[in-house]
Amino acid sequence: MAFIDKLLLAPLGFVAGVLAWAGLGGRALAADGGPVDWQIGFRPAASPTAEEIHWFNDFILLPVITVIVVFVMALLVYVMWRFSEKRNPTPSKTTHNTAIEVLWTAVPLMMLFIIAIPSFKLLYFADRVEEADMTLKATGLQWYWSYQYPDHGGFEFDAYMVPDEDLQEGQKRLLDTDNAVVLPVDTNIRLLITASDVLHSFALPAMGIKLDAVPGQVNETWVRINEEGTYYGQCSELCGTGHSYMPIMVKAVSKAAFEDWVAEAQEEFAAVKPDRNDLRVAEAANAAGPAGDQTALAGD
Ligand SMILES: [Cu+2]
Repeated sequence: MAFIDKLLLAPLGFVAGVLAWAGLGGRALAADGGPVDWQIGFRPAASPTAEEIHWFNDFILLPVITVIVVFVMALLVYVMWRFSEKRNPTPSKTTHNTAIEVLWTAVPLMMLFIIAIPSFKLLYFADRVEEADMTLKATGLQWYWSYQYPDHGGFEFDAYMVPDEDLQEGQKRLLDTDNAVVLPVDTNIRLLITASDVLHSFALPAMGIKLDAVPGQVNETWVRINEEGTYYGQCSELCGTGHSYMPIMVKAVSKAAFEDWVAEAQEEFAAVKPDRNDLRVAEAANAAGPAGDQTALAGD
């Protein structure tokens, strides 16, 4: 991008940030949980982590940025006026000023230090939950997500994006999936994120979640969803040609509705995808012969 474009974009981004800060951009959410026109800034916070992130942005980062921008702008304008050729025909040859050099090193350092304290607090807050009520494991694959509910019988299912030609009325292009992740509200949910082929990233903006899904490693975070509704997210790590076609769709429901769904899901997904251990037992049983010699399994 040409330098001049950047020069124009920077103030635009700044103005958008301040507008969002002032609530003028609106952290509105469509009734169905999707995006709305002219939306800038964050989506409404749907979890304690997202609330903390918004606070950090609104009351730490934006004020600091605003002060810096205004200060530097004022300094530039003053220098342009005061030291123009007309007002200052014979410029000074000064090259060093110890006091000011110490200042412009120490002041930014102190500012970074002040920002670092709430930043680290937030990082540890989002890291893990002390008392988890349940666990959801999400595995990124090229190019869909697979979900497991280890505390509810361990059933698992895949969630593929609904292709354009199959979209029903009200479904969102590139966001709706065939199977939604159903989660209860007001519940501490431990999230385990991993991948089975390449790097993916599990991102749900409304919940303040963006965590790398790494093959061979399980990353942990948590969420407590404040309100019922549908929440969308996308894979946020370039993971191949289908990168933009592996959305995350979360339906947050009441605890009772979640229990009902679990009962249904246990049957539905058990039929679709038998437990891998059961498969192994079945294979062993077949290998043992039609008589079903159970002693052959004993040592397995
Ligand atoms: Cu991906």
